[in-house]
Amino acid sequence: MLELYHNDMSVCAAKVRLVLAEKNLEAKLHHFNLRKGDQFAPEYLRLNPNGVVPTLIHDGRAVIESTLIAEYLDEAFPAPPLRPADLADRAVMRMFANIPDQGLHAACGTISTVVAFRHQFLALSPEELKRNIEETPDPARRERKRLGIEKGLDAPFVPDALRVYDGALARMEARLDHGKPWLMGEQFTLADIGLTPYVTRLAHLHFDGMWAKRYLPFDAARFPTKPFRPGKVIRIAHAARNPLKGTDAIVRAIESLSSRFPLELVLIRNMSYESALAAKFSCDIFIDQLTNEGGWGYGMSSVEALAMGIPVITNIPDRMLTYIGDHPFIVADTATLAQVLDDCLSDWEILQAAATRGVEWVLSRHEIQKVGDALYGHYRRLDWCQ
Ligand SMILES: N[C@@H](CCC(=O)N[C@@H](CS)C(=O)NCC(=O)O)C(=O)O
Repeated sequence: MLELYHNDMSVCAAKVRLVLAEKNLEAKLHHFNLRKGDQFAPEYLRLNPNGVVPTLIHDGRAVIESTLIAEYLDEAFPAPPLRPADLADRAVMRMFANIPDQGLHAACGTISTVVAFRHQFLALSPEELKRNIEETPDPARRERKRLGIEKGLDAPFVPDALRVYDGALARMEARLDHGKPWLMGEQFTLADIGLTPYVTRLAHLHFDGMWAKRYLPFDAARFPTKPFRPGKVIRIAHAARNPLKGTDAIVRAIESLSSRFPLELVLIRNMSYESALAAKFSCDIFIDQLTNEGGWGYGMSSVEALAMGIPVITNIPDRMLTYIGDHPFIVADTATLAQVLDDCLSDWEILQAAATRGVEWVLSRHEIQKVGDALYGHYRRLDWCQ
């Protein structure tokens, strides 16, 4: 007999419900009101001393921690298998399934609290609110909850939480580059189950812009800005890690212009992030990508260059141009780069203007507070907040 202590909105409980559904298992459900503090009742704390859901009871014995519950269920009820048979693949699967336990879950709790749960907490009586915070057993979690409810999006740990989420999305996206339907390829596994509720949560919070609308929260204050003032040699940077970016066409275009302009191509690859930033900062122009394999046209690397005051040449797909509207990019592709560069180098005002607009644009479009404001705009339109 299976029983599950859970909450309908809980991401970790959703993970367990997904496993139960995949295996066609029935469980007796005990729904907890987490704002009212059902999870802190002494009899429940004896089952789960962390004072959180989910807790699975199987034939009278408690299993806690959603990632472990998921593995437990897959071992106890093997059909259909939700882990790869190959042990090395299973280790990779566990690495993805563990992403929530290595920071994503805390980031999700932070963002959910400051954006949505906060309003539910604030609707409690002052005594109920105080009790809920004080009864939270883990001190770090208690402090996150307290500050999140008090300060909302201004809580100090919000930018880091967004960065953790952004990093997790990037890891999933890089993995799914294999073109197969699931993280482990053709098999649907506990990795997909473990991460799905966290992606769904972003959609529920209308943060799906983090992957669909490219809000790219960016901490501009961390990047120095310089005036556009090339030296005797004009240094052109390009991050050449991905061969699909059109590096060969960049090399050819620069060679074709080098008899008329003093140009140096600085290829950024195989170096630490700090060295890459220093190399980029030492350049006058940044070329992001000339081909477009279904991407957005620009990413964090372009945003960094723009924030530094460096004009950026890139290939923005038409559908993105429609979405991003006004932008500071100098648009080129493999066929037009030589001519575009020629025009820019013959008329420095083009580069000068792109550099100045770039800094302003990053601050107005990608700066972390602006991203928060844009999201709040969504909530206001939905009448979720004033
Ligand atoms: N690492 C735990 C995290 C459990 C957890 O944080 N549960 C949340 C709901 S997703 C909860 O019960 N929160 C109640 C509270 O913060 O007081 C797991 O994966 O089971």
